[in-house]
Amino acid sequence: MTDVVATYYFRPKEGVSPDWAARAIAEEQTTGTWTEISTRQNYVRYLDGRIGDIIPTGQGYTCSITYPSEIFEPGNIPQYLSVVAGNLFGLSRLAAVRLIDVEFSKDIIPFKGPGYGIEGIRKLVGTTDRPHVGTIIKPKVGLNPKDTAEVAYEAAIGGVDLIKDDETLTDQKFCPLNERLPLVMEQLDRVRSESGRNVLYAVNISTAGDKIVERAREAVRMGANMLMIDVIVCGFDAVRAVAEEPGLNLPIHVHRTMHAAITRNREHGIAMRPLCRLVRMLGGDQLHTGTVSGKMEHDVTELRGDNLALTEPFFDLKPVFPVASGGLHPGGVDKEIRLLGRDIILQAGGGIHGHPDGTRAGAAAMRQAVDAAVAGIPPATYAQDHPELKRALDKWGIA
Ligand code: CAP
Ligand code: MG
Repeated sequence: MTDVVATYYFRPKEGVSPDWAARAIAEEQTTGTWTEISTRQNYVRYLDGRIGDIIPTGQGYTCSITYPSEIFEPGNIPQYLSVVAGNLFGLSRLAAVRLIDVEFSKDIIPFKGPGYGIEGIRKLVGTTDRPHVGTIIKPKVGLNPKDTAEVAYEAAIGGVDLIKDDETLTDQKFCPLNERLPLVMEQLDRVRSESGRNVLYAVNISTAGDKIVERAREAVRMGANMLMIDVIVCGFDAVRAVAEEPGLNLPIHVHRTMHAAITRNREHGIAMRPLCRLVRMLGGDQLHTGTVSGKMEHDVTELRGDNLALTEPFFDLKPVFPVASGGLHPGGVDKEIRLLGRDIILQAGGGIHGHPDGTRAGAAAMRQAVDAAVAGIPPATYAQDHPELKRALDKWGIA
C-alpha cells in the first residue's frame, strides 16, 4: 500500500449535497481550495485526494479519502496531521466532520515504533498473560517527595505492577522531580529486595518541546525505569523525540489529558483510533484508551476497536499495551477483563488510595480482583476469603 486512506464522518448543512461536501474536504486537504484557481497546473493533479463511496451513516455520511503518499513529507508528523486532520474541521458548509480512522502506508513510517511493547513490558515485570495493575499517586499534586515515595512503596508492596505520576505533577517546588524520582526508585528497590518483584514507575517528564529530551535524559541519569509523556498537551512529536533519542532505552507510558476535547464529540473532531495509530508509530509502549465502567465517558465498541489498533499486526511495529483508567476500582475489574481481554493495564488512583484500609490494602484488592477474573471466579465469591477485596466491594460494589 502506498496511499494513505482516511475515513471521515460528515454532516453537511442544509442545502449542501454529500457529494459537494466530500469534494470540499478532498480539495481543501490536497490541491484545491474554495474556488477554481488558475495555478492548479496539470502536473500537480497527481496529488489530488480520491473520494471513495459516500455511505449514509446516522445523521450524516461516511466516506474515505485516499491521499497519495507523495503528499506527505516522510517523518514530519505535524505535516501528516495538517493533511488528514487540518482545515477541514472548520469548513462552514459542514455542520460536523470527524476523522474516524486513518491507515498510513509503510513508506511514510520511518519510525521504529515501540521499543518494548506488550511483550517487552511483560518481560520487565515478569508476567506472561495476566492483566497488569497500575496506580496513579493521589492526590494529584501536593504530596512532598518523601510521602510520594512512601505511597509508592505501599502500592508496590500491596501488589501493583506500575506506579505513575498524575498528569498535573511534573517538576513543581512542592515535589521536585530530582528529589521525587530517586526516593521512589529507592522504595521500589526495597520492594524488589523484599518481594522479588520488579515494579515500574512512569515519571511524568511532560514539558516544553525544547526541554523534554533533556528531562528524559535527566530521568535516566537518576535511575528511572519508565517515562511518562502526555501526548496531546506535549504534541505527538514529543513521543517520537524521546523514543528516538539514543541511549534512553526506557519504555514510554503515554497519557492523553485533553484528548476528550478532540475525541468526545461523536460527530465532530478526531476519534481516538487515529491517535492510537500515531502513538504506536511514534514509539509509545503503553497508551490510555479508557474503561468500560469508569468515571470517563466511553463507548465500548469504539474502545475495543481502539485497543485492536494498538495490538493487531501493523507492519513490523510492536503491539502497544492499552491502559484502562479513570474511576476504576476492584469491583470494576471483572467487567474490564471480560470486555477488553487480558492484554490490558488496569489502573486505579481513587480505587486504590480510597480503600477503607489504605493504599496497601487497595493495591492488594485490585490484584485479588484480577486473580479472581483470571481464574474465572466471580468477585463476590473470591472476596469471601480475601478480606481486602471484600472491603473494597463493600465500599464500591460491583460494576
Ligand atoms: C485516573 C486519572 C487518569 C485518567 C485519565 C485521573 O484517576 O489519573 O488521568 O484515567 O483518563 O486523573 O483521572 P482515578 P483516560 O483512578 O482516581 O480516576 O485514562 O481515559 O485518559
Ligand atoms: Mg490522572
